[in-house]
Amino acid sequence: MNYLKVERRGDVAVVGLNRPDKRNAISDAFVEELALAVNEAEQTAKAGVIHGIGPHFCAGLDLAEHVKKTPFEGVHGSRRWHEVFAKIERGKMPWVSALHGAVVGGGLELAASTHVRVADETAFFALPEGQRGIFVGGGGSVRAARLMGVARMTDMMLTGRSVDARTAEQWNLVQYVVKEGCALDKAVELAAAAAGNAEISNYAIINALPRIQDMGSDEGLFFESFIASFTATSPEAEARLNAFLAKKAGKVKRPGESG
Ligand code: 1HE
Repeated sequence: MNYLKVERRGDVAVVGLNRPDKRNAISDAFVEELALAVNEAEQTAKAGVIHGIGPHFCAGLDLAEHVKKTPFEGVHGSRRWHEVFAKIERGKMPWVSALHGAVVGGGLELAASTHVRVADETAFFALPEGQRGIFVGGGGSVRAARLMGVARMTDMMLTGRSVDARTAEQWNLVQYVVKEGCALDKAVELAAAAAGNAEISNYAIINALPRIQDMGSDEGLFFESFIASFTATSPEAEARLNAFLAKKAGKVKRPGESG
């Protein structure tokens, strides 16, 4: 791997974006490595974390490479980002992103394809596509717009507005804000918690929820019933439900409660 550093922490695959000299800018070869890393992680791990090595999470599209592309090559490039990011968003297992420094353009689109986003206090978020004369091409018009709302995204893209981690949390772009340097550990902790769930529940959560959001409420409720019954009648659910009834499984904890 030239652009990624992949490690394991227990059941969690930790994928580090590792092109710090170019601020982890994403080139075509970088996307292909990401596809390989996601595939490999799905074979061997139960959850994954994506983080940035160096001073920033990710500066987005590799502008030096992009500037040389024909229009049709640009379309294919964007479609490939869509495929790879969809593999993260609607694949086999949950992904958590650990964000620090610049989370910009395609970097924000990558983060938006993960299921849980953890930012440290240094993280800042921007969509400078308007300033660069381009448009989001990594799924941002769908995923980022749904997270923060289209009015906020329009503002960011038109005005070049950059927002800090706390604002990103208020805007639903991230779910956690932690102290500087703590995002990776928190992300691994959250991914490990998700890795302990029933595999089929995780699959349903990441695959059914976004699709149900795209349905009408009647279709969504109908679809939900089938997912609910399919998961609840699985052998894993039976074992877990019986463990709880036999007082061998943990109770739900209050916020902040340990043990
Ligand atoms: C890059 C890129 C890049 C840095 N493509 N080379 N993304 C952007 O518009 C963001 C552009 N980057 C920046 O605004 C800044 O680099 C950062 C705020 C992210 C970081 O600043 P800093 O001071 O830490 O680093 P730097 O000195 O600006 O950059 C270090 C090197 O990385 C430098 O190269 P060098 O050869 O002069 O050392 C930069 O040119 C290089 N670099 N960012 C290529 N993005 C599928 S569509 C998605 C659309 C988008 O993503 S649009 C957003 C593009």
